[in-house]
Amino acid sequence: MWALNWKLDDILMPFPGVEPIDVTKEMQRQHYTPRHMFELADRFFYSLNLTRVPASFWRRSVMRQPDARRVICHPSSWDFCDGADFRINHCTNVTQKDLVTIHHEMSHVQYFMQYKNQPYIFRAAANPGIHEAVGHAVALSVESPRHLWRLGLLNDYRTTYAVEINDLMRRALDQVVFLPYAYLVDLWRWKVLEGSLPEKDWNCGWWDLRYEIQGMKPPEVRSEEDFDAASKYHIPANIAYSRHFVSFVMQFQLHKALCMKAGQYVPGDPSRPLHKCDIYSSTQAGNALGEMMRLGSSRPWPEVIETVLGERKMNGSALREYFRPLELWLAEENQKHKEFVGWRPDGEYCVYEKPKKSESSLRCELNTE
Ligand code: X8Z
Ligand code: ZN
Repeated sequence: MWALNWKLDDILMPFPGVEPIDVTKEMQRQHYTPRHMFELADRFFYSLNLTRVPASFWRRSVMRQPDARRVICHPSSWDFCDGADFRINHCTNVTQKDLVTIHHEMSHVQYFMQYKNQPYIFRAAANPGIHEAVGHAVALSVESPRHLWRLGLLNDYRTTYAVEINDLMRRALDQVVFLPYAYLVDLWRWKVLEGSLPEKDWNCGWWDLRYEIQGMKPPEVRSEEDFDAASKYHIPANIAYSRHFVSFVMQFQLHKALCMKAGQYVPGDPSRPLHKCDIYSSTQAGNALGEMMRLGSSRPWPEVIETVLGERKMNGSALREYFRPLELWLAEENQKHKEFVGWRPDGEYCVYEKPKKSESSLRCELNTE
């Protein structure tokens, strides 16, 4: 709905007809349950020499959508700040996507547990993007063919070049496509809060950014009668979104550093590319991660990331490195087909005024008690 990531497997695969990796059907065939998926995530952290969640977590978390009442289903993790009570709220479906999201949410809980002995004021990541990046970095391992094979969901972790490129494309449509979206959400919010985007223009101001930064148009012309930004959970929930922009860059830096510690990635060795690494069961990687998480926000963030990354800045080069085979494939294809890269203005997408009230909305208003 928000086009924050694009699931276009059916029309945008480099090698059409070659299935990208998706273990959803296999999970369902093996009768996976939400509880089982959470247990796998808990086991992942334990394999890294990190901490298991307490018994109360299993009693108090919401792992399925309840039948009898409406709940907010956006995945979230909760630190009750007593050093013992940590929970997740997640309406799980048995899919590969949810298996990944559960590992992401469990990473938040792992972070809560690691910094629980810090004074209350330091029980946070050194910046919110780091909290998110840990979960996304773990997810990069979870989605690797090697890990899915380890779980018994793939027959082999060795893949053909076509499967590899298709899978990288699927991931790029998830991860790279997300960056402009993550950037514009808080850009819009910033304009609203500083007053440079007046209330009467909130919706078209939103679509201007969507168009300029993301190349995205709505399926029908919008107006100031609509309020599309508010459909995104984080806007009414008042949760800053720039953390997700930061984390989608930093996750690759973290993944690279942890994979090197795990001996799974050696720069320049074509037999061990970054996108195939799985840090599962590496105590070296886990210990480094634990050390960083235990600092909470007690030190400035450049210092905190330096403990694992050996560098103090956000840096997009690990992201490029991860997607390198796809980038090379795309560069060649685009040249071959003389492809235009970008998007051109093509018509109206938002009317900067409130349309006159239609008869039906008038009738509705008159009927209101
Ligand atoms: O909100 C989330 C997580 C919880 S921290 C599920 N994410 C953003 C979103 O869904 O909009 C993860 C990636 C982006
Ligand atoms: Zn998160």
